[in-house]
Amino acid sequence: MKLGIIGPAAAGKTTVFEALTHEFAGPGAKNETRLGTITVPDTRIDTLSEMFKPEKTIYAKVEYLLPGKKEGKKEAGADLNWIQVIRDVDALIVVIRNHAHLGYDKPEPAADFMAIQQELILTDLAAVEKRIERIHADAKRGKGTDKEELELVEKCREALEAERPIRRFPELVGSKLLKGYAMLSAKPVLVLFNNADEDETLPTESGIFSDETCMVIRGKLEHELAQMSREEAAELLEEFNIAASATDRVIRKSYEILGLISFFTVGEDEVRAWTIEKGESALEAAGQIHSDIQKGFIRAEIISYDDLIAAGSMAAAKKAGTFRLEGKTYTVKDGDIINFRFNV
Ligand SMILES: Nc1nc2c(ncn2[C@@H]2O[C@H](COP(=O)(O)OP(=O)(O)O)[C@@H](O)[C@H]2O)c(=O)[nH]1
Ligand SMILES: [Mg+2]
Repeated sequence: MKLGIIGPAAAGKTTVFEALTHEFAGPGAKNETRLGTITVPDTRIDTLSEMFKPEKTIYAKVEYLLPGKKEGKKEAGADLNWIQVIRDVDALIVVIRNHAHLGYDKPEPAADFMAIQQELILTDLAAVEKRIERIHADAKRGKGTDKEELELVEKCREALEAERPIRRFPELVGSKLLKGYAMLSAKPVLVLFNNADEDETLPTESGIFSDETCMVIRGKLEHELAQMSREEAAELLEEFNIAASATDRVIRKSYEILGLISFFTVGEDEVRAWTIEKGESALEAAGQIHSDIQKGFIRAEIISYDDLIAAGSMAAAKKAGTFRLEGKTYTVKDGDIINFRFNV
């Protein structure tokens, strides 16, 4: 899972990136594109690891991409570079300044968000218009037209012209024909309001955020916390009422906007978390692990994490009959512990 961090200049993108990834470039760092990988904290994996004492414990991973600035350009917002850099991310984190900042106007979260949204929409609109022209030109030259594709891109154009992001239209987001377009406004969005240290509230000034998944981050504070030891941080966590770190909270929301869930595999050699989309089948989950397991799929032995914990051990769970045998079409649930039986 890869998330791109975008937003207006001085919104706190670098601050947030560093708070999330714990990768500190320090002052004087170049404005290069940065990629940070972090392991997804999951207490269920901690517990399973204690239970099975495996040789290896493998957590899921998340990548954060912070587009650099082009040389000579001061304003990230006026820079097309980030548009190219974020093409292949799974979701966007839009950082919006919601605190007073020396040398800048008072925060205007709604206007700032709309400006970024507008850039995404205009980029997609240009691509869609080009494609429509192309389809018409091909038709004139006697090449067959894919009516279905034309209809879909025209729907996209209509939405984009009305300044609506494609992500609002599930039938367009889900369309296989449009996958190759990798439209920016089709990507799930998490809006991160970068608040002052003592401010925990979401901006309420306008209804424009009612369609968005939003959360508050106190970027500067989280950046400081990220550089402290657990003991040093403890006092600040209490003083500023921080129950879960920004990293934990952003990851949770990222899973939410992407519709992702975790399943686990356990054993003496390895305890491991896997990430799939909600609604995926046991067969698809098997394919995540290895194509051989998918090809030779026989059955999945499944127990939910909660049932295993309630039983106390695998042996006890088997005795209690909480282990289930499921076929290819079973829909995997968050927290399922799966043992795939397969033929090679
Ligand atoms: N007061 C305050 N300042 C912040 C916060 N987050 C970032 N800043 C400051 O705002 C400036 C711009 O932050 P930066 O992360 O470089 O913004 P970027 O241009 O979006 O990457 C820096 O001087 C930060 O120290 C915050 O939550 N509160
Ligand atoms: Mg920056």
